[in-house]
Amino acid sequence: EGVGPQEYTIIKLKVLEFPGALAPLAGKEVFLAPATLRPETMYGQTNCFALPSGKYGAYEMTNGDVFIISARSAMNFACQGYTPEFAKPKCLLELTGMDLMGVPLKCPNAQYERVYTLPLLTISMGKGTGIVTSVPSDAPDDYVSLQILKDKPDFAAKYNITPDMVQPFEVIPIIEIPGYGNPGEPCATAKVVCEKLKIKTFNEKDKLAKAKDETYLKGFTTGIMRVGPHKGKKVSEVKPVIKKEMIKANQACLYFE
Ligand code: A2H
Repeated sequence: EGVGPQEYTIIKLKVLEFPGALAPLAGKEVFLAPATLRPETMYGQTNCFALPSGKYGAYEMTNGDVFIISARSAMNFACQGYTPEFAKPKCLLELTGMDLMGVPLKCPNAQYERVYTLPLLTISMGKGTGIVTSVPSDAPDDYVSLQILKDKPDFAAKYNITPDMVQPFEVIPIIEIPGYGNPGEPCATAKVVCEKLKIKTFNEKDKLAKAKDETYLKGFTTGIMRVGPHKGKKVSEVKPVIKKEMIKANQACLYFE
C-alpha cells in the first residue's frame, strides 16, 4: 500500500445483450466497469474478466448509467459523488460473477467490435471494482488466462464459455518496448516474455512475478505507442492525455481508493 490514495481509471464497457440474470436491466445503459492503471492500453483489449464466485451488483449512477461493480467499490463510488444520494449506493440488481460469464461487450478504443466476459480466478474482490479489462499484449496475467481458456475448452465450458468467445481473439500488439520485437513495430511483450519464461499456468508464481516486473516497468518507462492517434509518442507521455480524452468522451471516469 502506498501513502496516498490510488487513482484508477474506470473504463465503461457497454453491455450489448442481457442474458439470464441480467434480463431486468434490458433497455438501460449498462456497463461493466473495470479499474485500470493503464488507460493507454485499451487499444489491445480482447475480453473482460470477472471472478465467477464474486459478488457484484448493478448500481445506478447520477447520469442514469448503470455500473456493474463490486458492492465494496459501489460504496466508494457513492462517496465520490457518482450516485443520486451521497454515500448511498443504489443497487438495482444483485449479481454473481457467474451471471456475467459470456456477456458480450463493446469496449472503448478496442479493435474488436464485440468481446466477451471471461473468468479470471486470481481477481481480488478487495481491489478496484472486481472487474478487470484484459490486455494480453501487455499484462502477463491477462495473457496466461486467455491462453488457458483457449487451450482448455473443458475448463472454459465450466463457466459457460464457448470457443467462439475466445478463439477468434488474437493478441493485438500496441506498444513497442525497445529490446523486444522489431524496432519501430508494436510488440506483444507480455506474450513474448511468458513464452520466453515458459509460463503456462498460474502455478508458476515466481516466473509470473518476474514477467510482470519486466513488462510493467519497461512498458511504462521505455514503451512507445505504436497504434492509435498518439502513435510514436512515449507511453509515459500519452497516458495522461489518453486518460483525459476518454473521460471527455464519456468512455471513462476517475475512481480512488
Ligand atoms: B491493469 P494494483 Cl495492460 N484483482 O489494467 C486483480 N487485478 C486487478 C483488479 C482486481 N480486483 N483490479 C484491477 N486489476 C489489474 C491493464 C493493465 C494493468 C496492463 C498492464 C498492467 C496492469 C489491463 N489489465 O496492472 O494492484 C488491472 O490490470 C499492473 C499492476 O491496484 C489494473 O491495471 O496496482 C491493475 O491490476 C491494478 O493493480
